[in-house]
Amino acid sequence: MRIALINDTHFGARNDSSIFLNYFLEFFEDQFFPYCIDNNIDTVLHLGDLMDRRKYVNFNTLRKVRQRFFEKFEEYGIHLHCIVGNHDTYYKNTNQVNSITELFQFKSKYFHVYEKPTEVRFDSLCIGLVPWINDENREECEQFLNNCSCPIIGGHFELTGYEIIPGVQFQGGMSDNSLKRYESVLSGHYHTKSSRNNVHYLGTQYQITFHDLNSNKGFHILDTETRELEFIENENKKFHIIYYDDTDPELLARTDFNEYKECYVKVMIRNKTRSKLFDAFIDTLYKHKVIDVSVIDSVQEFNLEEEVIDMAKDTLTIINDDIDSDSEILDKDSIKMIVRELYIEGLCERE
Ligand SMILES: [Mn+2]
Repeated sequence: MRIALINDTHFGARNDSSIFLNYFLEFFEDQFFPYCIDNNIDTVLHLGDLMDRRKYVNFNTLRKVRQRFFEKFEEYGIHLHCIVGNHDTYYKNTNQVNSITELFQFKSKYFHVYEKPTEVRFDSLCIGLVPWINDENREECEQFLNNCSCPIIGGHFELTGYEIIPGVQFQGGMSDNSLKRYESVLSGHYHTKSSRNNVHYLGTQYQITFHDLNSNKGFHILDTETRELEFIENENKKFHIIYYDDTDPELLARTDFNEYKECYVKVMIRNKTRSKLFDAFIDTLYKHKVIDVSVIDSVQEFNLEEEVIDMAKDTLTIINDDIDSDSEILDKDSIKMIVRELYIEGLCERE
């Protein structure tokens, strides 16, 4: 059989933004469920962080998630197996109080939640499911990982040395040593899709922050016979970058901006010779109902002729470059380490 893998759906993200929730749910309605139906997929595995907010639920969010996501599984006859992620838990040191159990357990015979490490059989394939690891269950999970007889593990792992956002590796998490004995490890938690050795971070199904600008988003299909993993891309984007150059006739002639509707747009100025043209361009974007436009006028702000900040770079790299170029900072490595720790801490708080 073929099973579909999803993770980090983060319903309620960005302060229960209805625009983002709609964007998330449209992925399921327009792409995911139709794919499952067309391909006779009756089993979905969710690798944690179903909901975004740890402590509260917004009832408007919950209603939409129930009607447009949760109840669809029963309607289409698809089983949803879900492990608890760190965003699903109320406390940081235990999985016992979690939103998935409180909101959805026993609401459908198609829904299965895993608060503890469990071996689950999907046809001929056994998958070891490991929920968020915390102080309370760490020993139990380590024992499970050392003894589990399944070839594949599905989890929500915070591993040291893997990409948390493009270009930034997380430090201070769990080592991947106990995972090396498996054929493959499929994990949620970090939102960037990345693979190293046998560990595959699957990444979110859609863009949630600007860090997702250049990452591949989508979902995966696991064949339980061949154990092959297939990636199905979601090309619907929420974040865009436009390079502005008013000497470029193509840009000036452009009239169709519908792809930016209800999206976030960064406009990077490469060349701005006439302010009126620029103002008209920004007006045009807003007329096409973009959510927000941020303008990066690197030429003016920094008064540099050639050097333009590459927005494809992540924030941390930009800060590091700045530290490198500042001759007054002597101990550059310590400063970079402090900045990185603060930055990752900030990310974890938000995400
Ligand atoms: Mn997450």
